[in-house]
Amino acid sequence: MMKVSSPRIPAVYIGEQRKRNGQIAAICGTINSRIALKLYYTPLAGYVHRVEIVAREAGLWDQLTLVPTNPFDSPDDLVAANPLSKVPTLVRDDGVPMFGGPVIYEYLDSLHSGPKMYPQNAADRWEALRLFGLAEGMFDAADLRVVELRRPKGEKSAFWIDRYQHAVDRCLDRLESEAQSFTGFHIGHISIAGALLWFDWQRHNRGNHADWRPGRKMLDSWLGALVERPSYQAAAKAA
Ligand SMILES: N[C@@H](CCC(=O)N[C@@H](CS)C(=O)NCC(=O)O)C(=O)O
Repeated sequence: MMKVSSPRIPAVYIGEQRKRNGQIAAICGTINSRIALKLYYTPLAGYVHRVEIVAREAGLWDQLTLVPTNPFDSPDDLVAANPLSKVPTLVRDDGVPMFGGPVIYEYLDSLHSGPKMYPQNAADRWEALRLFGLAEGMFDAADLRVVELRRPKGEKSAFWIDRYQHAVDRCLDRLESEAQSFTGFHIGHISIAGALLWFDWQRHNRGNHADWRPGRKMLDSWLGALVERPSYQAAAKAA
């Protein structure tokens, strides 16, 4: 079987550099009691950013123990928690693992009594989930493209790199065409913003992503307003 090389993750993890003392922990939500949650994540500002925003909005961020992990190394503790060896993986207070972002976000949202990121009204919920589906798919395609880009010369597939890139571009265009009617704040928005911010991060820090802004003014101005939220400000400050 062909061996797939691990993407490189820097030895000094961004997450380890975070000084968590003094960070704003609870922003909006309220919870009844303290719980201990363990989060396996890659510290490359990707999937973890969405978990961070959801956790900050829920007032749970300071209750997460962060475990920086390279899932491609299949470390024993991650594999014991999640046989997929994927991040994010959250281990609950009672030791039960929650597999993958979508389950983790909804679980965290269930733990607080503040404004919900998964709307309860059916029409709003479907709108949030519809956008969430598109944005998560876009992010997965972008992430897989970067994984492919990091493979050694001769192992990279131009077919997959192009295919993922086209999917991302089409999703961005679709979101641009819908951005004018975005209302409120829900999990779909968190997923879209997480993807756009990660594209910026990849572009500035790794040169792995083109600028998504040209021709997408609505999305750009929507994101500019969204990141004024305290959760985004606190996450940016802590990075
Ligand atoms: N949509 C999933 C995707 C998770 C995902 O693909 N995570 C990547 C982060 S690089 C991973 O762990 N990849 C390891 C692998 O695919 O083996 C989620 O949100 O949980």
